[in-house]
Amino acid sequence: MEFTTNSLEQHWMPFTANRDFKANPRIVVKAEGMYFIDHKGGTVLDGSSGLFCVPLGHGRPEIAEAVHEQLLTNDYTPPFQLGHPGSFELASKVARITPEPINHVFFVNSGSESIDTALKMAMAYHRAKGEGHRTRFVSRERAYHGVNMGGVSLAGMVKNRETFTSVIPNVVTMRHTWMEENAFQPGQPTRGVELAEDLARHCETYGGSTIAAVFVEPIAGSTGCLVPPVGYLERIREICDQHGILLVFDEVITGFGRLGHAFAADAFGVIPDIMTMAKALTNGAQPMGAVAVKDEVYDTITNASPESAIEFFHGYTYSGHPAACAAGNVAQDLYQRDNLFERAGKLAGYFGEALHSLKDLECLKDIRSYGLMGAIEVKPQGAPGALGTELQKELFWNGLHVKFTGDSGIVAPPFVSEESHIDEMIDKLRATLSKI
Ligand code: PXG
Ligand code: PLP
Repeated sequence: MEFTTNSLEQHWMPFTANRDFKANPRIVVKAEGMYFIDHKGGTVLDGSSGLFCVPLGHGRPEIAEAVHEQLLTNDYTPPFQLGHPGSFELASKVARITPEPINHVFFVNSGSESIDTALKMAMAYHRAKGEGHRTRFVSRERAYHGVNMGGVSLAGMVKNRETFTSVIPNVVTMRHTWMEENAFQPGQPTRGVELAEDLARHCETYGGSTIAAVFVEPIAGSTGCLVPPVGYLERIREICDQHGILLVFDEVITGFGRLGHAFAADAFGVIPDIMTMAKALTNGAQPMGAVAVKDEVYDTITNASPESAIEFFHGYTYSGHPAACAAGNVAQDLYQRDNLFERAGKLAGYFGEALHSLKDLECLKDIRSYGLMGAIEVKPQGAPGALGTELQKELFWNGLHVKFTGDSGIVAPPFVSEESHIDEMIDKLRATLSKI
């Protein structure tokens, strides 16, 4: 085997067709503002905020400088039984924008870790209440809850779980919310609220008192922006309350302004008990996620142990890493200083209309959108996802980055986008899609 710094072979790339990629690589050598520069010198507009995690645009000097300064001042503090100022500051900033009474924040390093942490919090909460018999979890078809074993157990996307069958037991799924009748409808679909009754049926079948928590993405992101039908999340909340079940919103994509509000919980007016979050927390500049919980969840778990004892046997070596906190503190300040959640909300109308202007294209099966997030789904050709994969490559060489999962391209512009950037995205999408 050849070992040079230019060899692509040694790096086993994540969620990538390794052999195909290495035969014809797409290497980003610079990222600035709204654009990537590739290794051939091409300029590529970022239509998906990286992987939905860069709302402020790329290469923000304020963040880079804060991380640099932090690493020189205090590069690492063990997070167990020791603290550093940055994590307390960031937890306060996050708790200030989560809905009441969600006021306690646990730091992790990714969305996947936030899911496994939330699962363990739900178990710890019920055990502390003397309800350790609640061992069942509910998730949904087409759900993406990360790739750790807890998240894979909740997964509703077949490719992410069919190889890994030894997942945690006792997970039942509700139906997904995509309906043919709602195709090409912008915003919340008017039909489909009855799909929430799947949860009521699980409570009837298994006993509501055996269910610990329900995990839902308020908008199912990775599977292609499935917006909840009007009344759906409200009904899920109601059923959870009837049965003492914790409601977990996976806000890894929807968190920090993507829907024009701080969180989807605000956008849809439904407050969960636990929220997971990750993307956009640090503007993608450092790996970081978080789990925010209601006071009652924190108090119940914490007060179940003696004063001097560790209350929750969980944490990561890099939980609340100083450099990640430094990036997060600046990113959160910039969101507030520049009113960027509001800007995302204002741009959403223009964005939605622009995306839906593509609906005449023969190759499309559906267009969905809410806030500054949308999906264009193409009719499959050959194996499911084959066309989507080809399109993502094609679009890249035509100067647009849009993340495809299966046959859905997920468009999620940075909040700092101008209308002209949205136009450029739509023009490039039309040019490439009309060739199919
Ligand atoms: N929950 C949700 C709702 C997500 O979207 C995760 C958890 C896991 O986060 P980490 O940081 O562990 O990746 C995600 C991540 C895609 C795609 O193709 C989506 C994600 C990640 C990679 C690809 O849409 N979402
Ligand atoms: N494996 C071993 C042998 C470890 O010692 C640790 C942490 O101390 C881990 C895994 C978990 O690593 P992390 O805390 O970074 O998740």
